[in-house]
Amino acid sequence: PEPIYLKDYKAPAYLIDHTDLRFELYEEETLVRATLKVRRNPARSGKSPLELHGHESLELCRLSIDGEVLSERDFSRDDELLHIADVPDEFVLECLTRIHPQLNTALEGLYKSDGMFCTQCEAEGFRRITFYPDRPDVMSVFRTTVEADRKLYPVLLSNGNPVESGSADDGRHFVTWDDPFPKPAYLFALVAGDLAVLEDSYITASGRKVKLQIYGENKDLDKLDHAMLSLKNAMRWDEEVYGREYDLDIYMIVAVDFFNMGAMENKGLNIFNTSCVLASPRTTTDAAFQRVEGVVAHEYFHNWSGNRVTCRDWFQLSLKEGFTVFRDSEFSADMNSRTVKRIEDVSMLRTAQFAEDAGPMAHPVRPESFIEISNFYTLTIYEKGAEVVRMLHTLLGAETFRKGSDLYFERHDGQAVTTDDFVQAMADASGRDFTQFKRWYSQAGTPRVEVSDSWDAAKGVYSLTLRQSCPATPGQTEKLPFHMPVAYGLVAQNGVELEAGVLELTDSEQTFTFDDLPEKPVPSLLRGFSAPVKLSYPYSDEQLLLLLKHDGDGFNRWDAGQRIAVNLMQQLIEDHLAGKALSLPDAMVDSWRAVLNDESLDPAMVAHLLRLPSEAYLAELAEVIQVDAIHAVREFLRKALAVALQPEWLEAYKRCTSDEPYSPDAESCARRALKNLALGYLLATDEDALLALAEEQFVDADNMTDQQAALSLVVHSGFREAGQRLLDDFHTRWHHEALVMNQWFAVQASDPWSGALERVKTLQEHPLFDAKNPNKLRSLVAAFCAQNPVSFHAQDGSGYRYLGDWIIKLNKKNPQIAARLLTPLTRWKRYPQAAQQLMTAELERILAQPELSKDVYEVVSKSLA
Ligand code: DPP
Ligand code: ZN
Repeated sequence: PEPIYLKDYKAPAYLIDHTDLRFELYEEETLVRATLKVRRNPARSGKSPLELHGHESLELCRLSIDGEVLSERDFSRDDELLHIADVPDEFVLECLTRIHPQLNTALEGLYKSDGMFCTQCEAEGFRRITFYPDRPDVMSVFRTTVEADRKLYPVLLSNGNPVESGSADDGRHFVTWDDPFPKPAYLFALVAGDLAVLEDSYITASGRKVKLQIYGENKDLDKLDHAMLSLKNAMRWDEEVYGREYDLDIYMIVAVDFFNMGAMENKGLNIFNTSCVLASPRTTTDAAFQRVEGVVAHEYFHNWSGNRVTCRDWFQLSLKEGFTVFRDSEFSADMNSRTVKRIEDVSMLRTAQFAEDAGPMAHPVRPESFIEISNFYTLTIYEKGAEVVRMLHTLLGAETFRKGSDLYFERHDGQAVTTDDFVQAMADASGRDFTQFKRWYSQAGTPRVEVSDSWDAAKGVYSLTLRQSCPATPGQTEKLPFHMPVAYGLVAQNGVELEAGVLELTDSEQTFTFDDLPEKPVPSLLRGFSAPVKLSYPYSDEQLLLLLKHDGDGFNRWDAGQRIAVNLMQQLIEDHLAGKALSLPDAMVDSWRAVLNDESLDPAMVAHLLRLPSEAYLAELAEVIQVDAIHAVREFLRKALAVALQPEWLEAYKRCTSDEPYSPDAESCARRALKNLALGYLLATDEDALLALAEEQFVDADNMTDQQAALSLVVHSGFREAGQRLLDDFHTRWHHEALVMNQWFAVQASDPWSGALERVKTLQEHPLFDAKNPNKLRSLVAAFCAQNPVSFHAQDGSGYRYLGDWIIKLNKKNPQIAARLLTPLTRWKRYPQAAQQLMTAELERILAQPELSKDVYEVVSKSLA
């Protein structure tokens, strides 16, 4: 397979003004009749052949131009393209295609999920439905008729507004949908099934009434309220914060169980993975509640940042994704705790995105090339892309940023544009020059910023010197300096803030001075994580403790605690590898005790402050990743802190236990977070009495957060028999709830105790495991390979082999998921020699397979390059 390059972009030769689709859905096959009004693109000179994308699985039955049927000589098919050499300047193309959604296991295009028909067209799924210019810069008005058996598929949905419905022969019926907003084919959607619906309505700022519908299986009807509330909150927020109103008369969400991604923003008809829309206190954890809120908002926000203004080509994917993630994270920050949301986002970025940026698949926020676009729905495009937009927001301030977004939406409504256009709107609205800033879009890798300081006591002048650099990434050896905002504060010894602001670093080295200071301050740097970089400053423990106590920026308070813990753990890892005994410093115990006893702190903040840096984060920071040592050290510290502070943990546990009925509000979530953190430490003491406490919580819980926390803590603890008992009990209670059972699989797959691989292999035979369902693969296979490092990296290579077998099995059946599961193997360069050999051997074995999908080929070949 050959890569496609951004530099080769050409405007489309033909435009489609109108797309009329008629679907006849049957049990064995589906017929698709497409009528396209085609016109030569005036922006392109010269005559070109018409090229339509069409997957090899499409069966072309008939093709005509202006009513004249084409013969085999008039067109040709190769690879993914249908060429028609000779076409008029303007014409109507009719095409009849036969497809087989029932056999579609890739879950791209039209497929069946649990008896219902549904679609996933982003990025290039529409070419599995009919022949079409399947590229985002071809925007067309769509009219869609869906016809199916009335009994089996009473609900027939597509984009836009319903305009006609009626009966057809043989107990069949149809509905016609009209979408007046021009859109690319990737936003097309169709659903047909026997679905229940939750209805509500929303009055927009200008007074229009919009019907809101969330569809799901009948048994899940009681799990749709939270998504509905989140949707209405998101609609209001987008009006208030961005001045954006919804534009159709109806907004629909459909929950499906078989879905490759989280959710999809199809115009007026979002399709969601059940895991991102269903929520009820009994079955759903607090974290999942928040995920539902965030994803519902994300897809809703795409209606403007993605649909009304879309991407010119797939290299611009972050245009819509980075901006929309920034929008949804600000929404969640406004709905919940801003600091906690920031801590969660940054933790993910620093572990997973930084690791991606340091690996063989590293790519800029706007990639230069790809083989398979599905491989670029990455943390870099989404999360780093959102950080880039956040930096613009920081540099401009909220008000000017809003002027920029207004200009962007106004200037480009109805267009397919580029990240350059986005930045240009921000530049034009503010009068600033963002030429250098745009390097964030073109240069891959995580920049380093090294800070040093000096103090002139006689003059009261403090200065900070910042040096930036960026490591080489595949295809990019030389990097130029970035333009980055570095938010800072200067803190006095008594905790008072002397000064705060934002430094703009543009050179590779720059010095900033601060006058008239009464004493040498402690610098609080990169507040709120104002740029996605690795910043270092030679902090002493005393300085970090001061920031932990007094920093005016909540994020940096937390980060000071993280830095203390990381420094200690890195030292302990060295000690462990050198065979030395490990010990817990008293200072750490004292500072943790102070945090734990400080009732003025938000319990959510306490829970974050007292959670040790994850094994994944320590791995990302390591030169050479010593999996077992990292695990051993973290477990040692957890136990030591558990024992040293046992009375305090118990006190915190009791303080945070409440008799109130469950509520998913931020304050209650915070209490549960701290309570369950405390429970984890209590269990780590290995005392039987404390096991009883956990079992009691498991049995008495009126909500999934508490029950699942107790389950996973006991299962992962040394109480092996009790763990099995709770697993069996949990199974009895929840075997009928698919999403809850995903947790049951994941808890076992991520259990670090020996024998995990055998347990996972046994679970694969469980009747509820289904290798065709991506959620199941994620909860078992991905959980084992990505969240159980000790077992996955077993020295005999059995974990690698296990993953390799799965990749080979899934390569053809579901290439997107196969490529995604591969991630842990791609990181082989970071591990010790022996592991490297086993991991690359596994990659070689996959590469040698016949008929590798583009998805898998790209990831494996780049990993071995
Ligand atoms: N465009 C989709 C989303 O991120 C892809 N899953 O919302
Ligand atoms: Zn998105």
